[in-house]
Amino acid sequence: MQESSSGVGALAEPCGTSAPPGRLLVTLATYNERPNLASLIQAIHQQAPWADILVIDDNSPDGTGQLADELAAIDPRIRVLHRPGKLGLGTATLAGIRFALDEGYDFLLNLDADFSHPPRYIPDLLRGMARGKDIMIGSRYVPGGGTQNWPWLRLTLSRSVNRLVRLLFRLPVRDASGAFRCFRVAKLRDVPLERLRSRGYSFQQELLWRCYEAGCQLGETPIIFENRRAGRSKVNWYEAMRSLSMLIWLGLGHRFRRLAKALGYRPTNTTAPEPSSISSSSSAS
Ligand SMILES: Nc1nc2c(ncn2[C@@H]2O[C@H](COP(=O)(O)OP(=O)(O)OP(=O)(O)O)[C@@H](O)[C@H]2O)c(=O)[nH]1
Ligand SMILES: [Mg+2]
Repeated sequence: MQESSSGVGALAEPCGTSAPPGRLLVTLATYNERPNLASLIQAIHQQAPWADILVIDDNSPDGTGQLADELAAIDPRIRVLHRPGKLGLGTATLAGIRFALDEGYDFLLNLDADFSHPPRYIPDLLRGMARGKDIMIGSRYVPGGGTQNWPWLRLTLSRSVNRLVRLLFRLPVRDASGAFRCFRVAKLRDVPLERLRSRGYSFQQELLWRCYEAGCQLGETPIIFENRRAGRSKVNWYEAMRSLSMLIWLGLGHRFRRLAKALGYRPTNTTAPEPSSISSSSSAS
C-alpha cells in the first residue's frame, strides 16, 4: 500500500463548482485496465485535483497493478491496494469502502476504470452531496441520462433488472445497478456491511438497499454511460443470471419480512435468508 501525504485530500474547488467540505477518496477497481489507467486518473484529477485515488487491483495479468505502483511513486495522491487474484468487483468495492472508513475520508466516489463513467460528471455528483444527499448516483435512467451503443438485449435486461429491484426493494431510484456513485462515509458507518451477501453483479443493488434501509438519502444525476475506451469487457452472462437469482431471493425475503411485520408476526431471526450459493465473480453493470 502506498502512503498519501496528508493535506492532499483537503477541500478545493472543482472547476468552478462548490465542493462538499471534506476529504474525497476516489476508488477504481481494476482488472486488466492498463491502457485506461493513467489517462483516467489524469481526467479524474482534472475534475477533482484534491482527491486521493485508490486503485484496487486483483493481480491483473496485463500489469495494471505495476503501472498503478509507478503512478503512485510519482503522485502522493495515488494509492494502491493489491489483492492476490480476481476476487470480483463486489469485494473490491467493499475493500474501497473499508479503506475509506478506516482512513477517515468524508466522501467516497467510485467509478469503473474503463471511461464508461466519464469523469466530467464528477462535479454533478459532488454538487448533490453538497446539497445534503448521502449517496449520489450517476444515473443512466433519469431524464438526460442514457447508454451509448448498447445492444438491445443488454439495455432491456439492465432496465428490467432495475424495474424489478424497484418493485422488490421499493428503492426510490431509477438506476440501482450502476457503480458510478458517491457516498457520505459517515453514513456508511450505519450500514451493516457484514450482512451483504452478494459478490457479483447484484452487489451494487444490495449495497444500495442496505444503505437505504439504514436511512441514507439517495439522489441521482444523469450520465451518458459510454463504451469502454480500451481493453475487454468482463461481462459474464452466467454470472448475470446467478446475480438475478440472488436479487429475487433477497427481494422476496425482504417483502415476506415486511408482510410478516405488518401482520404482527415477530420473526426470531431477522437476517436475510441464506441462499444455497452466492455469486462470486466479475463486475456489475
Ligand atoms: N479489482 C477488480 N476489478 C474488477 C473485477 N472485475 C471487473 N473489475 C473492474 O470493474 C469495472 C467494471 O468492469 P467491466 O469489465 O467494465 O464490466 P462492465 O462495466 O460490466 O462491462 P463493459 O462496460 O461492457 O466493459 C472495471 O473497472 C473492471 O476493471 C475484479 O474481479 N476485480
Ligand atoms: Mg465497463
